[in-house]
Amino acid sequence: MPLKLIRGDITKLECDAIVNAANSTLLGGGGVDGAIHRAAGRGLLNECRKLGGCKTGEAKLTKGYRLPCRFVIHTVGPVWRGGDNGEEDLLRSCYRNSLSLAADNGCESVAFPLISSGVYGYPKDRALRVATDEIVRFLSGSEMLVYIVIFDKKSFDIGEKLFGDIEAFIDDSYASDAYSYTLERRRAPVMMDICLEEAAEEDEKIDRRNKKLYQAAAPSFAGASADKLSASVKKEKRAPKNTLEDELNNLDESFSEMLLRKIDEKGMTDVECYKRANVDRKLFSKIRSDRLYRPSKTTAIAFVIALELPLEEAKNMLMKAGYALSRSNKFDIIIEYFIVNANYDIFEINEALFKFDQNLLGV
Ligand code: AR6
Repeated sequence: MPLKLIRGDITKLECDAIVNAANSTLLGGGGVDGAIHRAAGRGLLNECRKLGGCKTGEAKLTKGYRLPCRFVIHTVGPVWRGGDNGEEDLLRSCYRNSLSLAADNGCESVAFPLISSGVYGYPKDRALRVATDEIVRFLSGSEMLVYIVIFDKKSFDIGEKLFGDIEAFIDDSYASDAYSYTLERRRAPVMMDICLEEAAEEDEKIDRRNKKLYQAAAPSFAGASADKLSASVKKEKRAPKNTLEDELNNLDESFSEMLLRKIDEKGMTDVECYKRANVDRKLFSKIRSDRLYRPSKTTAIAFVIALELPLEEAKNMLMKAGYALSRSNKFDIIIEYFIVNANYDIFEINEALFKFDQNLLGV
């Protein structure tokens, strides 16, 4: 199952286990640790007292007491000392140890705060990258729903460079959209005139050809005027060849068919594809078994990203599910930014969407 980035208070989350960013005494403190102890009540502290502390990078499990989760997994993140003191390895082992403890205890869902990114000073964008990396690695071999819970907007940072680039891309897109809109409006009357002239010319040509045909076959059309005949030939020409039923029996390749074809063409397995799309197995099976399944826009885009389709193919595949990428909303522009830059890392895309308060891809 997938990774979900959500905003909120981890103590309110209903899932099998939440992870606590504790200190090595395991006896409570400030930040998320304080919030978890307050919400869980004395029972949690009493159990923690019996655990004999916890080393940095390791994890220990207790019950959830008054929290809406079954378990609390306490892990101790590293204090940031500039990055050259093994901080990253220690932070990675916090995630690895917590996830394996969750799996050993039969958890199907687990939620993490951004460990070490508060009092312990680990830069937030780096802390998020480590969290995402380790969780995705774990999910490639396991089925679990993992949340990263971001407490407040300020505590979330995707990195200034990426943020700036996306903002500039959004601004440019809005600007170029407005520009082409005014240009189109200015050109519209002229364009329309040209079209009308062309249509009239085409009609005249057809008329002339029909009249000639009529004259050649005049004896067998006794009584019919050239104009009447010409009109009826024209009508015939415009009549649809197929019935509605024919058309409905002759649908183009569907979204699901294109998805399966592309998976084969790319030499991917189904599992690789839905994991890369951050979509869960059940949803993928539904799409697989129903050729006319219409996924949500975020799911459709998640598959486009998993397949690493270039922009035109991406648009074509989205069209099959009834969607377009427009230049007048932020979500679409952010997706286009990543596709144009050939960056198909769905978790990085989700971080950016999250930063800009947009819906996330996948489940
Ligand atoms: N839900 C989700 N995230 C939260 C919540 C919450 N209720 N409250 C804070 N955060 P921190 P650390 C975020 O300082 O850096 C304690 O005193 C917060 O915005 O809680 O690992 C311990 O006892 C930040 O992004 O943990 C240790 O002594 C993230 O949780 C020390 O702090 C982690 O911030 C551990 O420091």
